[in-house]
Amino acid sequence: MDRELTLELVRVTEVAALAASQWMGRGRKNEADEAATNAMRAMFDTVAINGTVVIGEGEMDEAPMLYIGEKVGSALSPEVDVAVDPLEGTNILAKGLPNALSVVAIADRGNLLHAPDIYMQKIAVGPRAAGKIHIDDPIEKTLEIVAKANDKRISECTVMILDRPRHQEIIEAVRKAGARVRLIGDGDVGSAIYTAIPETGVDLCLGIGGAPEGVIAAAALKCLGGEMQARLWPEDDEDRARCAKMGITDCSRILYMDDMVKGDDAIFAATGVTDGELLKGVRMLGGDMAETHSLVMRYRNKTIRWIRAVHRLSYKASMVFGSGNKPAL
Ligand code: VTB
Repeated sequence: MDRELTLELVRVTEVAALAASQWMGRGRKNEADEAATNAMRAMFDTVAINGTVVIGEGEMDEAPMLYIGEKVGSALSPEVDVAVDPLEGTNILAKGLPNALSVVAIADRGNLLHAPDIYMQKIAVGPRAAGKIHIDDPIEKTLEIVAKANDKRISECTVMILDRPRHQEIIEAVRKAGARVRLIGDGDVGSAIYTAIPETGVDLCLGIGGAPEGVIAAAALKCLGGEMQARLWPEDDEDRARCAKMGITDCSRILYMDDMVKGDDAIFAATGVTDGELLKGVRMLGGDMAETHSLVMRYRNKTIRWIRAVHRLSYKASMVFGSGNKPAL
């Protein structure tokens, strides 16, 4: 993959974030998701890759755009795998709450996990605890390891967990072991990344979230030197059949970093949609201008770039607003 692709990928998440942000706080999550997806799809057409979506919005029959297997990009090479989440945090965006992102990851063909958009059990840590944890360790042991690695007491550690009834047991186990819990409504790509950014104060991310979000977070953590381990979490036979169709026969297998993001290269890009700890959200500056804040990283060169951009909305109107999918004002 060419170095230039790193910046090209930011253009993809920027335009999706601009599109999604038009729907902020309007209580219409589906419209927001559709706007982000359409915009991301349109911008992908201008990027010189021969991309295949390997994990993302769902299979062809359930996702009209950026479905698994869909081809994106404008060139015959390089052949790349693409993982997408045009709007990570549809509910939070619909309510205007913090931490909605637009995210994307690419790697050379065959290097990203090809799986349906089912649930995935995950554990994520930053660089200092990378290589030391195991997904099946008891929570007390994991916390001891992470606290030691991050040079903290367990009582100073913060564990981020999606606020879902299915997590009641792990929430209680974390509290019992003496660590602090931060529950989030949505957005476990962000929380996995926070573990690799000490200023966030987040040491560990645990729980069951979406598989596409897991693979995208694994790409980000690969660039940041952190670690994620995971396990697909099918809910029923239909989920298992969807996995089998994609060549996954043993869903209970532990997925290590190399199972999710193989090889010696990967690029990750994220743009903030609403304000968050990682990135500021889209700001309407007036006078037809909007500001975005993005993070883009490449595994091979290890550079982490924070990019602030100012966009002329009318110039990008056809991509940002699409045809018809525009808030009625
Ligand atoms: C998580 C979260 C996402 O999906 O992956 C979650 O990070 C898992 O699904 O932002 P449930 O909401 O069913 O628990 C999201 O909330 C949205 O895709």
